[in-house]
Amino acid sequence: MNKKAIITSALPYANGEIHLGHVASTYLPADVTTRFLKLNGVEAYYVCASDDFGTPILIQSEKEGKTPAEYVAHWNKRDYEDFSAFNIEFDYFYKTSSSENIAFVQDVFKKLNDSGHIYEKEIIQFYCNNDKKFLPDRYVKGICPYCKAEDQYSDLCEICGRVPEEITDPKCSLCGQPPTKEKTTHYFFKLKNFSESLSKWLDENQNLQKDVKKYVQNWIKSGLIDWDITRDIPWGVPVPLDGAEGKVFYGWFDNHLAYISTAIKFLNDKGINGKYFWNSADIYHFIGKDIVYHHYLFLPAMRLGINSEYELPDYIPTRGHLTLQSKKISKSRNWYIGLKQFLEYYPADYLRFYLVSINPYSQDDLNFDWDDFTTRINSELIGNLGNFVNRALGFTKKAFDGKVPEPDSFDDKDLEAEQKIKNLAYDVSSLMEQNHLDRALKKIMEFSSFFNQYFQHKEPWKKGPGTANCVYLSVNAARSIAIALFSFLPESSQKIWNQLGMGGEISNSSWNDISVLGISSNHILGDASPIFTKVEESDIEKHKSQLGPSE
Ligand code: B3M
Ligand code: ZN
Repeated sequence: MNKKAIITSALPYANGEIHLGHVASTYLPADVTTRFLKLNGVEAYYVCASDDFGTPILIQSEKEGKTPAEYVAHWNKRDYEDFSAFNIEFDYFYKTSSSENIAFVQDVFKKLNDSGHIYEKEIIQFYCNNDKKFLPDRYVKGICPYCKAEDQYSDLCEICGRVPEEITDPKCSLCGQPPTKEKTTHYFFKLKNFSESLSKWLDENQNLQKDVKKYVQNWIKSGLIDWDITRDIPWGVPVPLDGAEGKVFYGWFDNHLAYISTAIKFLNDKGINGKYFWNSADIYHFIGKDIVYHHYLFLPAMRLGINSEYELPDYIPTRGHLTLQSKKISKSRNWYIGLKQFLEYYPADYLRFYLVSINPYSQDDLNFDWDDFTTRINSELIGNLGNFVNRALGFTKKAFDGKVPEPDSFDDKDLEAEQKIKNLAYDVSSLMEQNHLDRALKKIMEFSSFFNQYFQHKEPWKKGPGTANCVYLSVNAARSIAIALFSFLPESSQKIWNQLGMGGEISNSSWNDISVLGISSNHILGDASPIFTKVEESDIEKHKSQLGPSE
């Protein structure tokens, strides 16, 4: 394991609240991974930023009568608060509109330009004579030329998913007037130049997901298209060239550069050489599958274009989309659950447990289902894990006044239980290192289930021989669970830690402590009480009825 790591997750647009779909595919897996790396002694930093530029943000700020800077400042703050409430623990949360990022983007552009990877081209753009502005992307609505869906933005048809070459019956999305066509000069990035080097990089990087690599390679084979990287709007990173006044970069040119500029700013401020650290660390970019094109092609091509002055990613864990009650999440149809709203109903750990459990390391979509949530929380998290911990600690309290008894010699069952503890650190970490967070969590649940059965089998309440061994091994197993669970359920594992009477922050533990029998006889436990409370079905019915109207 590399002893240094930088972890990022797709930068949230500063344009609306974080919902369950966002956290499932990127922020939660990234947070769990970072916590895991830190427990393993890796100097790991999780950095993120709000994605502040782009036409949708400019349009929305205009509608709300705010300056774009005010508008994004609001969402930057709100997103950070929501993430924090969910215990997504960024080491640093910044913004793409920071002065550091603007300077960095301009510098990268100049280097690409000097190396011959940029050219100018005159293009025809929609222009609104009424609003006196060029109309890129979301500024134009019309009919999709492919599927004939009405009221679609010119940069993406939300019905058929295609990017129209030219939208039919275009209208300015601000005033509704038909736009005219005007000439303008844009800058293009020669993505085509990188077909070979991208293909080589994909082949050589064994840590990238195989299924994703395969179709990215197919895109390369079928021919890459040079990329229009500028816009004629007043909100974005200004193009730093004479004659380019009034032009800014397209949001996807600057946003991923904020991974680097944010990490470097944070590290430099800490007194660490940021650039050196970046280039000697493992780099992880967690994303959802809708932005594969940007992260497997644009991003590496731009880094290659400046001679890999900043290391390319080692891992780009890519996960599928979350559906809600088996339907596509849609804000406009009120078919979504805001993160903030969810956390008013249930503790963060319930959602963390559920979302990790249903989320494989693949691009398959996953589904949030209220009934499934209820079952998994009540029967797995509470029925298995919560129950075991409470039984083991509660019994020790009652029968031994909270003082861990001296073990006798172990019988076969005890030896098996002891071996389970000794194997747990490795069993879980081998899955975590391969990004199989769901399977790693399942391993912990299996461990807990084993100990439930062990406890049941030993019948310590009969106070027969072997009772002391059972109690001793069970409280040690609860301690192992607490540490192993920390990356997934940080609050609950701290609670278990406190009830075990361990004292201090569980985050100061190290991973290998999981497989040590760290509680010796005569240790005094803290107070035991149930860690979790049941999810009530009547509440679930209420939550369901707040969605929609569907269809
Ligand atoms: N802001 C959000 C998205 O498309 C976009 C990600 C940027 S990552 C550099 O999911
Ligand atoms: Zn107009």
